[in-house]
Amino acid sequence: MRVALRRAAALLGCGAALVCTMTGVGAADRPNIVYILADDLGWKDVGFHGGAIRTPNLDRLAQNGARLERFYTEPYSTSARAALLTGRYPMRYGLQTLSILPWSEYGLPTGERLLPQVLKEAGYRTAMLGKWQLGHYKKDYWPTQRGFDSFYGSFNGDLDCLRKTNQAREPDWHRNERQVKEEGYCTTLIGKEAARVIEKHDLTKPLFLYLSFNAPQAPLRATKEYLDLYKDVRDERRRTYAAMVSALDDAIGMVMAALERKGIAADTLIVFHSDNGGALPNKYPTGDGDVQKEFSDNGPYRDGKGSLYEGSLRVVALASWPGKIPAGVVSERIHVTDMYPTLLGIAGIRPEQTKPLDGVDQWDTITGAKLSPRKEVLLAMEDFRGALMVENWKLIVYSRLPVRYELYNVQDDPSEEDNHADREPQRMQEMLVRFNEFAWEMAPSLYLEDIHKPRKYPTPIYWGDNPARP
Ligand SMILES: [Ca+2]
Repeated sequence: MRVALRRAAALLGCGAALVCTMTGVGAADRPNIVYILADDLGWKDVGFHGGAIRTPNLDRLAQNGARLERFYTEPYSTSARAALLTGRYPMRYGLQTLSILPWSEYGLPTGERLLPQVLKEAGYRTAMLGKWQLGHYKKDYWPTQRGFDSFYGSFNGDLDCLRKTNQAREPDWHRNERQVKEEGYCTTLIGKEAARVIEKHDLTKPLFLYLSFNAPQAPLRATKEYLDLYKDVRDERRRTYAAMVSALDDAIGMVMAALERKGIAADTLIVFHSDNGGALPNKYPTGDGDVQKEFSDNGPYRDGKGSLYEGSLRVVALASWPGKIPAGVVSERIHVTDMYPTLLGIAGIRPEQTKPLDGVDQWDTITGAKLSPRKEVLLAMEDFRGALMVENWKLIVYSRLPVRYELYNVQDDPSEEDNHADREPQRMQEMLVRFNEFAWEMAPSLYLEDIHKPRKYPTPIYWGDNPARP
């Protein structure tokens, strides 16, 4: 049926309309989409990957859905969100470097057409909850200006989940375009609000709910209720991190229960993944002569958030839609940019794009019907480093002098211990040619431009009532 509908749409053509939809697929027939991001979650920090942290709700989703075991994202929060919402590599529009900070004056360029804009034009109700981190300095960057009917959460990352303050120690909790003061733990607030959005949802429209949780990103903050679950964990940072993950899992449970109560669980696709791998900030003494390496656990994968190794880029991911996605493990290559065309595909929407997508429709991969059409993934392209994957080979380039190359076969060597760079001259040559083609397409980094800007005020400029803001 789906294939036939796609074919019908292909024959229709889109003309001048920004969005053309398939005949016979009314807005009410389109699935609801609940897209959930965790922030800096370690690959092994879920029950279904054998971790010690209790995540029964995620485990249930994983058991009933497809575990996407080769799902690649971006090294940082901003680039991951940008790639998801544009379907395009962040280096195309200047978001390839690090993440947007409270005092950043740039944002995701408004010329990029975002997933919620397209879904909204096709009749979806679009709600965003949680961490935005795609720009806040100008109102034009805010989620409510980028396709979301409503927004509830923080503009920035690194949120103190108890106080709901950002890295600049400013309050950062918003409802739509207003700053709000609320008591409560951010993860639980997001879960409750998501349940409310689902409960109040007008069933004549499909729903796109984008839940971008702040958990379990540092600073590590948890409530007593969740800390008490991990009394047996000696290390305080690991205990708090585990508590944050369980709070996240509970909030996801609230969402699942709300979908059931509303009677729309069968019509709803749930996607879950981490934005990037678990953070491994440093090695630190635990006080009893031991050295604790990290509070998150990326399992077999090397390194963590921010690096170009698998521990940073290959994340916990699943997709669940009972009756539509068979339960099982999908070991095929999927990149976060693929989700844009995939979601539009299942919603029966063929937008007219003014800019080419890097993502490809992976629905048949997720359902297990076909192998991934993805042979190549540009994992990162930054000013001083980059990574390109071609089939099972990953090339990493550090371009600061002296230039360094690494080449791994991530199929045979998922922990990236055996660097083949000196042993595969032919492959290196071919991959470097392709890598350089991408390098020529890179837009100037907005982060690097922004940090060199002379500022009127040396302190962070906030979006509140600061007269300096345009
Ligand atoms: Ca992150």
